[in-house]
Parts: sequence; C-alpha cells; structure tokens
Amino acid sequence: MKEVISRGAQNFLNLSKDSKVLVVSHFDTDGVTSASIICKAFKRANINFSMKIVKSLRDDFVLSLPKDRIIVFSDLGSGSLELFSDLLKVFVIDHHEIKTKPLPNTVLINPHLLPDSEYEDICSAGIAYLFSKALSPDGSNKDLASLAIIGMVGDLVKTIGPYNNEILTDADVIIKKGLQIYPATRPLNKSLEYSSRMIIPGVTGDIKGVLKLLRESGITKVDGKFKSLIDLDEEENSRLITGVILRRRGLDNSRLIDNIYLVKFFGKLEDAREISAKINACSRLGRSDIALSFCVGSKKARKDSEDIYADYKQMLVSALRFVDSSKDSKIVGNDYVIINAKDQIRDTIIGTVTSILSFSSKYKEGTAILGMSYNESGIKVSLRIVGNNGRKAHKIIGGVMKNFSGEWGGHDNAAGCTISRDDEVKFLESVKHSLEYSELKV
Ligand SMILES: [Mn+2]
Repeated sequence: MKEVISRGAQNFLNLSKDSKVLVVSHFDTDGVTSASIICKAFKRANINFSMKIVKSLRDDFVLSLPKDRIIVFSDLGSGSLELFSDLLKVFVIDHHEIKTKPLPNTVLINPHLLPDSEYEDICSAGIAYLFSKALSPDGSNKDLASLAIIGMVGDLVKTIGPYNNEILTDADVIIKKGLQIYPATRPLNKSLEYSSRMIIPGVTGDIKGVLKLLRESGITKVDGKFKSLIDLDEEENSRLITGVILRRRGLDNSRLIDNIYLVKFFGKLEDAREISAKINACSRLGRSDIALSFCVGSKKARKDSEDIYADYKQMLVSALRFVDSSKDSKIVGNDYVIINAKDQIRDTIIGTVTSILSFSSKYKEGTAILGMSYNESGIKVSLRIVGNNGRKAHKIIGGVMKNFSGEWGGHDNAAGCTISRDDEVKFLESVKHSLEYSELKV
C-alpha cells in the first residue's frame, strides 16, 4: 500500500496542475478530519480545489458530479466504484468495504487492498495523512498527524499495526491508560455526570451520586475544582476504579480501562474523544462546515462548535426524556424495544439515541433497540444490540430489507436503513416479526 500511496500522490500532483479538484468527504469525525488534512495539504501544495461534506454518497449525487474535474472521495466511495465511469479522474481515500473493482480512471487507496495477513484497520483520516505525507516528502505535513489521531479515535480503531504506528509516532500525542469516561482533561465531577459511553449506575446523570463516589475515592477539590482524570495520582485513580467497578457489578467491564489519546489542539492538551464529539455534534446538526473550519484551526469556528456541542447535548437529553415518557411511540417486546419517534427526534441523532440506550444499564444483554425517525424523504431506522450475545444487527436489518426498497448497512452490533414513509406500517410489522423470530433462535 505504501507504493499505491506514493504513486497515487505523484499521479495526483501531476494531474492537478491542469485540472480543478473537488473533494467529497463524509460528515462523521473520520470524514471531517480526513477532509481537514486534505484541505491543509492541498493548500500547502497550491492545488486549486473545492470541497463538499455529505451525509452519505447517494447514486444520484455521484452521477451529478462535474465531469471535468478530478474528484477526491474521502471516507466514502469504495462502495460506489462502478458509478465513476463518466468522471475524468477519481482518487478514493477510504477504509469502507470495496464492493466492485475500481475502473481504470480510479486510484483506490484502501486498507482492504492489503493482503489478509497484513490487514490493518486504518481509518480514512490515517490514510489521508499518509497521502498528505507523500504529497510533500519534505515532512512539512507531519503536523497533520494529530488530526488523523482524532479520526482514529472517532472511528474506534482497535488494531495497531505498522501504518497506525507510523501515524502515532508522527503525531503530537500522549497515550495514557485510564477509565473510559471523558473528557479526561476536564474536572471529574463533570465527566462522571455526563459519561454516556460508560454508564455508572447511581452516578451517571446524578450529581449527588457523583459527589458520593468522589468522596469515597478520597478525591477532593483543589482551588475550588475537582481534578481531571489525567491529573489523578495512582492511589486516587485506583480508588476511583474500585468505586466504579463496585457500582458496575454484573455489567461488562472488559473495556473499563483503555487507551486515552491526548492531542495538542489550539495549543492545549485535549482529549481526542471530546474533539471527536464536537465534530460529530456539528455535523449531526447540519454544520459540517463549522466542524471543518474548527479542524483547520479557525478560532471563531472553535467557539461556534462549543455552542453547537452544548445544544447537541441538550437535544440528546430531551430525546432520551421523550423515549422515557412517550407511551404511544414505543413497542416493548420480550427482547426488543421499538421507538417510532416520527418527527419527535431528529434523524441525525436517532442512531446516537439508540446507542446511548444500548450502553445504559436499562436493558438486558441481547435486547434489540430499534429507533425510527422521519427525514426529508423517508424514515431513518437505527438498530442496536445490547452487549454481545450473538444476535446480529445487520442480519436482522438485511433480512427485513429484502422486502423493502432503500439503502441499508451495518455490522454485528449496529445497523440501519432508510425506507419510504409509505412503508412505515408494513415495515413496523415486518421488523417486529423478525425481532420476535430472532429472539426465538437465541
Ligand atoms: Mn471512517
């Protein structure tokens, strides 16, 4: 792949002298950080380009792309290779599944091209970084490695091989092992209260419980403020871990302690997960433009992203409250819950809402949580499976979607699809049947 990257970069530099470039990137953290790396590297190389950030790569969008430009896709494109035949020249920087062979006009840079024995899960921002490094061999793009780390954290990359190691070595990053609450760089009372990724019963969302846990762990205020996770000494840290484990008895604690990536951002040490969460919030509320400006270093965008992030958290709280209180929009089965939120929860956050519910201690292992929200043209459906009991989300959605038209995709624990609004009732019946049937098999 080294070869493919360096040849691709040379090829790109030659071709972009004579043609304009359009970059199309995905709107999640990995996509936006990829776009920001590409943006900075292209500016430095004096490349004439414009940029579009999209929620998904729709066929009609691909077919409407200008035919006289070089198109660079990042964090998407590998599933649409056969649609590029009318385009001038295409570069795909992506890590999603490759569905068909690339056409002669397409340069595909994707870790799935690595032989099985060398396969490494490199996120798109990581590949974009390696590509940017190849664009200027003098090393002037090395500062972009930190953005790749944010993409890596956003996409929960787990396998670290030679490529990811190269990125980690180049980046200005500090890696610490610690409790998976975040941000690790802010006062603990806040990160414990809002720790939606790792629910601590009696603590998450409960400020009294938070203070009790801190008191028990012997963590006190210094200058009126609680220490942050990364500032704890060893003893405080181990007492806190004990307190958390006691409260999470019976829950899956295998990922309780994991790597925490700290990167320099705007001159300050930040928890990569928090930057990722901010980017994500901007994109989900339709402001990927702000997320991108934030990543390339705009102070104004940094402030704006902060405000959007606050709104976003508020929106999630209201959405969860809606799920809790609304009776007519919920169907509760033995091993499944269906939330048909219609227009009460935004389509861009329904996936996050079902994820939070699946991480909470509310539902038992194996429960299928299905959320449905209206979007501009149809209904967005998200399915999550609590824990890991062998029930496969993508199999359930894939099975149901045999009888409906619309895009779908996913993996073991999470899957989703979009359907037409006319199919709402029929889909509900069909998915209910499938969830009841799939629970019988378990
Ligand atoms: Mn990605």
